[in-house]
Amino acid sequence: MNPYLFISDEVRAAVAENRPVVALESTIISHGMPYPQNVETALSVEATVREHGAVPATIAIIQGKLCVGISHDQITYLGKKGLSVNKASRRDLPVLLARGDDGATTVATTMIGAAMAGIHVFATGGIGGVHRGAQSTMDISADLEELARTDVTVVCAGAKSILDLGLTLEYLETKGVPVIGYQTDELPAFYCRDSGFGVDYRLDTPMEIAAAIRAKQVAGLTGGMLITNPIPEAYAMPQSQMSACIDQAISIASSNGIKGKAITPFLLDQIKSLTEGKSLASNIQLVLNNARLGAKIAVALSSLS
Ligand code: PSU
Ligand code: MN
Repeated sequence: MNPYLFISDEVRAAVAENRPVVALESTIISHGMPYPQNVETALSVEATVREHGAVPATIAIIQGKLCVGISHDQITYLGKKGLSVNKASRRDLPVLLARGDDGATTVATTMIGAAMAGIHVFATGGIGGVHRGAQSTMDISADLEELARTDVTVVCAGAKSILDLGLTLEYLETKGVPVIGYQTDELPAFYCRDSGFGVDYRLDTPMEIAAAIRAKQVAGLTGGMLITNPIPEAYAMPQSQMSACIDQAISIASSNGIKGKAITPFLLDQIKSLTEGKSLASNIQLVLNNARLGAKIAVALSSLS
C-alpha cells in the first residue's frame, strides 16, 4: 500500500474489473483555462468520457495525496484557486506529498498517478515539449521524459507551436516514444490541424490504437505512446493568425522575463487575449474531442485484454 496514493472507489472497481477508464489531468483546470470555463470544461470532459462508455479519473494532489478520481467539488476547488495552486510536475511530488499540500498535476504527474492506479489511457489537450530556443535555455518539459518511462498512452491534439515541434519530435524519437496520428499523416498543432511535420504512424481506428497498446504490454515494452488527434475542422484556427499570435505572445513573455514553469500558462493567457477568446473556445473543443477518442480507445483496449 502506498499511503500517498488515493484511488476513488469507482475507479478502483473499474480497474479491478478491467472496465475502460480514462485518466484526466488537473493543470489544464488550474493553469490552462480561466474560471469558470475551466470547471465547466473539466465537468463536461468527464461527462463525455462517460457517454462513450468509460469511467473518468481526474487526477490531482489534494492535501498531500495523489488522488486518482477526484470529486466535482474538488474540481471546482482547483478551478477557483487557479494559478495559486502548485503546478506539480514529477520534481514537485516529494515536497508536496510530505507537506500535505495541494497540486495540479501536469501530463507527467498525471501519467504517474494513472500508472500507479493501473489506468492505461489518458486524455488531455496538449503536452509540454521542447521549447523554442531550448538549444540555449534547455527548457524541455518533464512530460517528454515521463512518456519515455511510464506505461500510459496519452491522447492529445499535438503540441502548440509555442514549442519547437521539430525538436519535440526528435526528442520523442530518441526516447523511443511512438507518435501516432489518428486519421492523419501530419502532426496536429493544437489549434491547427496541420504543422508541416509528419507522425511516425497513422492509425485510423480506436481498435488499431488499442492493438498497438496491447502489443506493447504483451511484449513487455515500457514507456508511453502519444496519440495525436487533430482538432475538429469547425473549430480549427487559421494557421497564419495563430503563428502571428504565438510569435507576439513569445515576445511579450521574453520582454517580461517569464520562464520556467510559468511560461506555458503565461503564453496560453496571452494567446487567449490576442485571439479575443477564440483560442479558448477551440481549446475546449479539442479537449472534448480527445476525451471522446480516449474513451473509445479505452473501450477497445478492455475488449482485448
Ligand atoms: N499545454 C496546454 N495546456 C496546458 C498545458 C500544456 O495547451 O494546460 C500544461 C499541461 O499540464 C502540461 C504542462 O503537462 O502544461 C507542461 O508544462 P511544462 O512545460 O512546464 O512541463
Ligand atoms: Mn519547462
